[in-house]
Amino acid sequence: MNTVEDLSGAWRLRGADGAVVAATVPGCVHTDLLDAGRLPDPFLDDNETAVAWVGREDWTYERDVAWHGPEHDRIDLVFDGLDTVARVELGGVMLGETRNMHRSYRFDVTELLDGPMPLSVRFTSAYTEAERVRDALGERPGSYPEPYQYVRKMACSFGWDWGPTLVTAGIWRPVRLEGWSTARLSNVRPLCTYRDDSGHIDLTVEVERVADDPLTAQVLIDGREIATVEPGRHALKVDGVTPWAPRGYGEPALYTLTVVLRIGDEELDRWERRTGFRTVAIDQEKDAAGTRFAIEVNGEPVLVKGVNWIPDDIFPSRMTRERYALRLGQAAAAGVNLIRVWGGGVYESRDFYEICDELGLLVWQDFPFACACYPEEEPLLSEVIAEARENVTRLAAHPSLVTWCGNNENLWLRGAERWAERPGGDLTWGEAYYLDVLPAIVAELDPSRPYQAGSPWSGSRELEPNDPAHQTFHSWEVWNRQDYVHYRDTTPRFVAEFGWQAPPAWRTLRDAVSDEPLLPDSPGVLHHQKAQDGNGKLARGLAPYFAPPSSTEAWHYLTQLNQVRAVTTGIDHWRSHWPHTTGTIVWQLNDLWPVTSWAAIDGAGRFKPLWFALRELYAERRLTIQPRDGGLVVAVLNDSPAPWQGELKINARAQTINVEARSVGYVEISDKSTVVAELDGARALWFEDDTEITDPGLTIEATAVPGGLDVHVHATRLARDVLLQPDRIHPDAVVDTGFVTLLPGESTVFKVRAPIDLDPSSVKAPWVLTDLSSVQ
Ligand code: BMA
Repeated sequence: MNTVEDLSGAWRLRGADGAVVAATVPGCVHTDLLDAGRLPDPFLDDNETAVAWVGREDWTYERDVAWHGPEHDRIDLVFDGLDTVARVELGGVMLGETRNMHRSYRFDVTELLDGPMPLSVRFTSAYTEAERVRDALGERPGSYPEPYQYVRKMACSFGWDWGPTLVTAGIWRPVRLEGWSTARLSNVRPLCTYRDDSGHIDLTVEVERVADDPLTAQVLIDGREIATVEPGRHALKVDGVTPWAPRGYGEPALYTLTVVLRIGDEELDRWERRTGFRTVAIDQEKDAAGTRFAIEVNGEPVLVKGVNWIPDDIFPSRMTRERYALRLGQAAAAGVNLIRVWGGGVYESRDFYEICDELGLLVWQDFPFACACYPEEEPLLSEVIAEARENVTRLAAHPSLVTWCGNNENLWLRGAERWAERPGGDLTWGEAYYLDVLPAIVAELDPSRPYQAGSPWSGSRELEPNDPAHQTFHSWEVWNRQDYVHYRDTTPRFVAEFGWQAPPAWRTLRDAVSDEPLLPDSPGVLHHQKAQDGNGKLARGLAPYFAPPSSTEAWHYLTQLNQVRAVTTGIDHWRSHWPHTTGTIVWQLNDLWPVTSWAAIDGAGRFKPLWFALRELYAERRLTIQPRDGGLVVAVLNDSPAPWQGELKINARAQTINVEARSVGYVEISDKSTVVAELDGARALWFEDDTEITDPGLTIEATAVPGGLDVHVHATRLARDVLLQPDRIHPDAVVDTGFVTLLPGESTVFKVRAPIDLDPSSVKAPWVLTDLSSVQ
């Protein structure tokens, strides 16, 4: 049996000037310097600029290593991840050089490792490598000025329109010594599907060996042997399993798949994962309207209620299983059933996909390419091939992973941003990766999952990649240039990105920016707004609906409200067109530092009101009022497996309706004034005049309850968009509700919870509880 010696934990970090600080592996230079008190917090004010030098320097990680385990034929030094340009030396002997954060590395150190000896990993600045490759291959166009497309490293490390530029280096994933004898399992790639009432595994078992003895691999499901095979690729059938289903479609049934490598009776190596059996496809048939894009699991099309995922930490080595569980749990609790791992980030860790497997969250995985022309020459080509082969294999077992996607926006922006006409536009730009290299790898190693060339993509070189009539669509025109009602102008087949900005929670903003006074355009607030003309777009978005904000607090309230109204307009419209439009993936779930962005959960982990809105928008059953053919309809959105029957009340009238499972029903509305529609506790409101806002005559009563406060709010007259901001009471306080509109005479309760006792009078503090009339 093989033996592992973990090399995580205490290392030393040496700077170019020779100065040494204590280091922690996995980690990165920034986190080590922060721990050592050598860096100011890069999330505060404009400290990002003050720490920029770190990314330009070279750094060395060092420690002594020795093998303490039993004797073996081979001892390997294994890095699960090196960020990024590294030279690895053991006892002064160079083991190898690396230039790809998305790969793991294994070095045979059997002959070298003899008693304790120094191990060093010397990192060259990723800028140095990127600029060297850029100069050798020619500069290419892209959406951002930083040279991220010349090095295989998390692109958003170099800054994004929601992220700081913090270019890391370090041993970002675990490192260990592995001793083995005779042979080891080098790759196990199970492709698990479900058909004809059985599970099926297309199983590849690959070994590395030092002897020619005949080897067997025993395959077990939940401890029950299903086959014993030789290394190679085998088709296995598994009876008696329940298919894995996404949220809302059944249970995410998981089974333990074990592969035991043996020589005779002796166990040499063992591989084990939780897996599930399901069949996935994307219906991309042509129809009268264009080309469909429907993700199907076990033959059933899924209404995708998605969110885009960016790395949850700008220092991804800080991510823990707990943090993934928290964030993905928050997505699931908002009704989300699909997470798109966006191409400017990373292939996430095993924890991420395991949690998605357990929660029944579908995963759409972009290959890491985003918003730029990428050279197709060496040294990048071999790196792309190696990284793709490794990650397609590494993630194969996860039932949650349903589709591979070639890149984010590169096929589209090539035309839309006229890259071909810019300097370097005549050079290779990555098309061969997305249309040839990556699909060939997926076809060979993972034919169980559909591959898409990019997001957005229309399915053919002949069509405009972002044509709403064909396959996937990114809706950015509206946020960038229009009023959000223009979401209703298109009925795309699938909306893979769209979103609207708002600032983070007040406490998050205040903790990150020390400006006095704090203004929407004071220097610190602007430093934490990275989008091109972001504040201008926020202001132009408010103008048609609200009087200009009279204070920063009013701006903060109104921009959060407008984010909710914009995203609501989009999702309700598109959901009402199911099954023509088969889903939405909101840009974006999360943030990785305190910033004004499109996120629903801010960089400090606080919910923006958008998170609560998503929970309503992505509910299985929802009512919405939509303009149609010059009039209005109530759209009854039923994404549940049972018909939705009941008494639909529209203003004073009631009627019985029956909307089939997984479908949408429409009921015309005859009057065109304010409309209240209700069915089974679901409600939709339509205000003919959205600008007439009057004092609602609120009474507010807070009572202390175990764990916090219950805040009872009663409205004498119509109260629009009542919001309770718990972080204004206490930094760790949370609330259970976002914006609420109360009709005359209605009441509601906001449940505020906190780790300490709260004073009921704290709800009276300015801006804790706000309604629209108070800012108009
Ligand atoms: C798209 C995304 C991201 C970006 C977002 C907002 O381009 O793919 O690159 O952050 O829009 O601008």
